[in-house]
Amino acid sequence: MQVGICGYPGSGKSTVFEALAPGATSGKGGISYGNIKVPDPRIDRLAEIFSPKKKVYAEVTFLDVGGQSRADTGAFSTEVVQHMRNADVLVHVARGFENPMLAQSPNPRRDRDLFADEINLLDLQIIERRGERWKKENKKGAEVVVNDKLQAALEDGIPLRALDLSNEELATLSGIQLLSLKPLITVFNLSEDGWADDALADLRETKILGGNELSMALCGAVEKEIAELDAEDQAEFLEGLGLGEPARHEFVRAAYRLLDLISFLTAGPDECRAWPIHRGTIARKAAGKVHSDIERGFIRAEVYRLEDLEEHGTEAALKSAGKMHLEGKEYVVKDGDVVNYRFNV
Ligand SMILES: Nc1nc2c(ncn2[C@@H]2O[C@H](COP(=O)(O)OP(=O)(O)OP(=O)(O)O)[C@@H](O)[C@H]2O)c(=O)[nH]1
Ligand SMILES: [Mg+2]
Repeated sequence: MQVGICGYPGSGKSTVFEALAPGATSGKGGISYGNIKVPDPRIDRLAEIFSPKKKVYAEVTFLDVGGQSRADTGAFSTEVVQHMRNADVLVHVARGFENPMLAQSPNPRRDRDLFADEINLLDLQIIERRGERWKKENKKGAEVVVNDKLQAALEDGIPLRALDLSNEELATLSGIQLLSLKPLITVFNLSEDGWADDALADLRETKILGGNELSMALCGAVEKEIAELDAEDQAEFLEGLGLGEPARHEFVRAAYRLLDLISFLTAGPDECRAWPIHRGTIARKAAGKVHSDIERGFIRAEVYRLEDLEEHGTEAALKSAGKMHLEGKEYVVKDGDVVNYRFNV
């Protein structure tokens, strides 16, 4: 999964990127990529039981798309837009702190609305061009109907993610990357004063806004500092601030929820590992994440819950207690299922 961090110049994108993906490596042309592990205490608990050689957490890739804008209009540059189109999720960093390099005073609500309008407009340009071409060709059919529907919504200022398009409708859009259709996380990047400001209270709580949009707040500069500390100092620092955990944990969980991702777990003496899948994935398909041979030669899945393992101590004991469930290929895998696959090749 690739998360594109975007926003207006000087809004704190690179700061937030470094806070979310500490120690990330920079890529070409000022674009930075970084992977972060999805914190998962279940993996830690499994590792205590199995003492594996390796612990593997699920990972999310972050991309700092940069803030270059076009000198003529102030709109995002073509290159920035291209990076945004390639992302699976957009994170919009809205500035809520005084930046001495910028004349404009901070106004995160204004930036949120501007950003929404700008990506709507970028989508509208694509949809209009398609519509005009098809009109000339006198094209008819489902894709034309969908195109007209999207155009009407965008003209009314409605982002496409709010339309709840059916799978059939979405299928007519494969091959074009519409920005307002992508899941969006708005991050209000507040100063420490802003964090304490009652006028911004409504921005501070993490809010789910419809199926694939959410907003949350953090102090980019503080989070970056926290991320640079080693684990021990981090805990101390957080305690000093009265915080339980760094905001990146909340962020990753929120992103996971937004994408409707869950994790199933595998455990053994070699590795304990979390595997991200979309909610609703069936056992046979999920097996393909681990190895394509397991998907092909799938016989069954042996599934148990971590709580049962903790109660009974070992897989063998849990099995005799009847807590190991045998599931077929159509079984819908649940978040936190610990799975052993039986397969032949
Ligand atoms: N006070 C405060 N300053 C911040 C915060 N986040 C970023 N800054 C400062 O704002 C300036 C710009 O931050 P960057 O992270 O470079 O912003 P950017 O969006 O990546 O900038 P461009 O890539 O040039 O568009 C830097 O001097 C940061 O130290 C914050 O949460 N609070
Ligand atoms: Mg930057």
